Amino acid sequence: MDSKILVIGSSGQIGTELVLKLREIYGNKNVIASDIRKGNYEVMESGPFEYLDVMNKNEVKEVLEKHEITEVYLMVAILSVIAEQNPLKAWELNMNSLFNILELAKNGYIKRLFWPSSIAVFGPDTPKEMTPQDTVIKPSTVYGISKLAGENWCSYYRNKYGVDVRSIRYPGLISYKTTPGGGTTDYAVEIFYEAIKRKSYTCFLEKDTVLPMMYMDDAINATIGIMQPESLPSYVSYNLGAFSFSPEELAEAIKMKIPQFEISYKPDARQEIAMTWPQSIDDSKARKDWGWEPKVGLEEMVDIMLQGLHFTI
Ligand code: VAH
Repeated sequence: MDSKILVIGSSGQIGTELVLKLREIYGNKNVIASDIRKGNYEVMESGPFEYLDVMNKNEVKEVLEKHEITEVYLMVAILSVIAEQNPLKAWELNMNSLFNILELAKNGYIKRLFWPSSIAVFGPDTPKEMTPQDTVIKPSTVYGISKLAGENWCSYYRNKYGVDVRSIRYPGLISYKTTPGGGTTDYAVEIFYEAIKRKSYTCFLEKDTVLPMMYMDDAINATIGIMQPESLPSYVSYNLGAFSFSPEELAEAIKMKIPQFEISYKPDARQEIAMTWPQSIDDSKARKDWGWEPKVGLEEMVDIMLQGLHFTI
């Protein structure tokens, strides 16, 4: 049976690029974008779109039946910064959206489901260097708590009801095609816009705050890769890494292209979130189990971002 795919949260940072890549692979009409707000021009023009509130389980069921959906990518979440400001709202959205979809999958409306986790599931007690797949995992942020709970519920539905749900612990994601929203790692995207526009940037993290990051194309390829039928996962959610850097190291890489670029530091509440996360990730299980391999490194990412944002030297 051909894949008919529904992306829920298709207007977000990951969802937007995921829809476009899936349409390239599976055909425009076989990938339905859906969100509570319309997507960008490309998403809206290249294939079907449904206004859909994932918190309304009956509405989701109607869309699944209308389009005879086989696979769902659930990309809806309140990220780390906004979650700290609205803990109960973040918990409700991040968890109840997942419960709605897991229940529909359990009742046979969805054959295979992708749900995004994050390296935010790790906390201050976790080894920070080359954080292993299996280790101390005690998140201290609202977002991390919701993602770890989500991983455990995915595991429960997989083991008890045979739901085929797959997941990845994303690092910070960087792209020029979509702007991020409400994340602690968003500085690594904002800095490029400011470097081009104003040749200067005030960073909300300390200069030596190393975090694991990845270029969006690699994250999209991994997301589609783990959803391939043959990528039978042994873990409910896989560590994924590509490269790590501090704001100071990223600024140095940008200065190689924009010598007059200046960075200053004004840490805020987001520093406390960043301090609880790993600095680098051991993703050897993903590489072994389903052939994960990042393609874009730090220097190449800087080039892609500056060119993508139409910076010409
Ligand atoms: C955030 N971009 O900053 C997300 C991500 C690992 C970070 O989960 O909240």
